[in-house]
Amino acid sequence: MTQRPLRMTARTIVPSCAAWGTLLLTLAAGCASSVGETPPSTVATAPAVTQPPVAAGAGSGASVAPPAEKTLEGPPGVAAPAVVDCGTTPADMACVPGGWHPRGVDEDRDGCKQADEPRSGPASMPKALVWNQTFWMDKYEVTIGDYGQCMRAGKCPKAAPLYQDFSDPKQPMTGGNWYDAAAYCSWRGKRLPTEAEFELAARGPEGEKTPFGNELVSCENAVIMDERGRSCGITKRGSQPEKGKVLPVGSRAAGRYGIFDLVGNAEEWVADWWSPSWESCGEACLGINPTGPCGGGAAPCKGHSNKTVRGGSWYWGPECATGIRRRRHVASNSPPHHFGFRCAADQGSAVRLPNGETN
Ligand SMILES: [Ca+2]
Repeated sequence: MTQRPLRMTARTIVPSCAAWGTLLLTLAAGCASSVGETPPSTVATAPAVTQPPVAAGAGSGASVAPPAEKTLEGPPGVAAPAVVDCGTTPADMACVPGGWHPRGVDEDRDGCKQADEPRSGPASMPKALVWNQTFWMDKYEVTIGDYGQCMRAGKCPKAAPLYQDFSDPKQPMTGGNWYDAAAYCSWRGKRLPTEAEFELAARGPEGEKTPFGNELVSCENAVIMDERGRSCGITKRGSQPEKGKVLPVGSRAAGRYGIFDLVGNAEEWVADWWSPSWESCGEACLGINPTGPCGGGAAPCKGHSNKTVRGGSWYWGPECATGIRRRRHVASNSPPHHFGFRCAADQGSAVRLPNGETN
């Protein structure tokens, strides 16, 4: 991998005038411009984010313009850092602009019934506004070919799908455990996305149901089970062909932010330790850049053995392939499931990755 030279930029985007308006009620201060203006220091209780250098230069990959800057306001009295500019997006990644966004729902009516549905009821309740800083997410699920590179480099544990017809280099890497996924992302100079980041990437700033809007997906835009069967009726070789298989990544059009297969195809490990509901997670799943219990990561988290997986898969119907649905599985992946993953990066690490297109 070659590294392009970096270029400094001083451009900073702060929340809109409307967003700051809530925070300025007691100050009766004006709000003349939303770009290039620093909020009053007497208001911002959270530390402002310093704008690090942003890489410049053209590279591979299609240019996908991110959606317009969001305008949602956060809870009264909660100040957020300045939103950093997308700047240059690393190759094969998409920029997800930060800000306040809805996470969870007040009522889950989609009816997804996966085998490990929590007895306590839908895990995706209740709805809250959370804030995430701008981040970058892989456009594609990590593939068998990608993971093989990491194994050959001696940086990823040996892992492979157990199912026949799941090992084409362009199929998503499944069959590994959470630690395998985390090791791969670390080798790439990235990390697993948090649940809150996954929700923002999948649902956007207005909290829509899927990367394609508020309607459930179909086999037109996602690899799921429909009336023809699993993986849109495409059977797998070997035994139990009706169980279907993951398809090569990017076999459907990209959704929001130019990200492929965020719902459907392989269900994806994310960073967070599982919490049975957003309510039970409490403060760890609220506020600024929430990371869930114990801050996520690989270190043991007392009372937690499950990690979270998101986005539904080839095996389940459209009611599970949403940006809302949460699922759990033991981090060691024993007994084995065939979950995939993709990586994310915040700006501090994104600037060190191979460059893509400047937005
Ligand atoms: Ca997926």
